[in-house]
Amino acid sequence: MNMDETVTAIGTPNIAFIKYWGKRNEKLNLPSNSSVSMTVDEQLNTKTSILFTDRLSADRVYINGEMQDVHGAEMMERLVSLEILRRLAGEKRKALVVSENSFPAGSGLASSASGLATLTYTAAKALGLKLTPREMSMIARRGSGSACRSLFGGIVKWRKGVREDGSDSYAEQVVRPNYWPELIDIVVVLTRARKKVSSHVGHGLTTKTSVLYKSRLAYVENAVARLIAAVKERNFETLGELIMRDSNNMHATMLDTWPPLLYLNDSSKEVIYRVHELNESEGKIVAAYTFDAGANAQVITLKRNVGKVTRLLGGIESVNDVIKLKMGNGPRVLGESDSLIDERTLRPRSG
Ligand code: 2P0
Repeated sequence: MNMDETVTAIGTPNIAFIKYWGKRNEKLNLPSNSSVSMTVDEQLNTKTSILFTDRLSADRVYINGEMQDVHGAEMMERLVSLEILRRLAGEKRKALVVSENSFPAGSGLASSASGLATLTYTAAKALGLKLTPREMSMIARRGSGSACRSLFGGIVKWRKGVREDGSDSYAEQVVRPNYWPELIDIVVVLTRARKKVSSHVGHGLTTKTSVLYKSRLAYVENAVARLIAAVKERNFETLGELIMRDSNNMHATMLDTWPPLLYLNDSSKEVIYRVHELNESEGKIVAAYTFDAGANAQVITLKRNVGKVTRLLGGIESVNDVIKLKMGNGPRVLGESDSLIDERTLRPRSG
């Protein structure tokens, strides 16, 4: 075990092709449906350093340089992953956690997935625990559902599972990144504003109030199976249609939530129209939009069509930034020189 030694690791977000929306158990973050995602490369990342030390009497957490209130309700729920790992390792010392996202939090770019996956991975390594990625995915899930998918690279399925204790609700790899290296996720940053209703709250509201939600649950497991088959066949047309329809379906249940959850804005709708225009002019599906709980778009396409899609998006006035991502490999440990912790002052390293 690494005693009093900082461990640093890097992890990345994932973009859901079939979305997780709604929970069958809120405490354990057990989803009402299975979901499938693509883990992205390290251009968008979370770096996390953790030091277990007896020089602290309480856990201390910094995110993007800001000390967090570790006794606040949301932070306590998030840190349950750290607590589970500490118990597993029989570790008594408190943790100093310093984490940095390379992208804005709370804007629909999966910062909680990237953050909680990386926290779980880094803490498991810092505690010297020999856990499989599947075991880590179940622990990351407790902090944030979608985080379980970021423990793996490539295309990943999160099985909803049926057991009450959640022991069969974990993520697993469907294909490795090199199975279909042509697949690209173009992140279209339309706004850096924080969303009004967090997905943490949104899940419950939709489950309780949307009348359309039941029909989503009736269709979605079959969509998961069809999407995985399309990935395995490298059939972009089928994949693209399933991706767009699932995003639209989830957002329909969000609009049908009471009071309604409206995450898309006029610029998001502009992206939807443009992608359909492009596909129509090409005579087949060459690009597929998808939106999480936020206005920012992600457009999935193949390498050979990236130029076309970028030109199309460039024409939209409110596009702030376009980031082209490949499939990523999942989290990995970094070297000492990447540490974000100043071990002398027990604060984030300045720089
Ligand atoms: C997803 N989202 O599958 C979907 C698509 C948002 C829309 O997972 O309460 O932040 O932490 O389990 O994981 C957002 O939900 O929610 C999410 P919690 P999470 O990526």
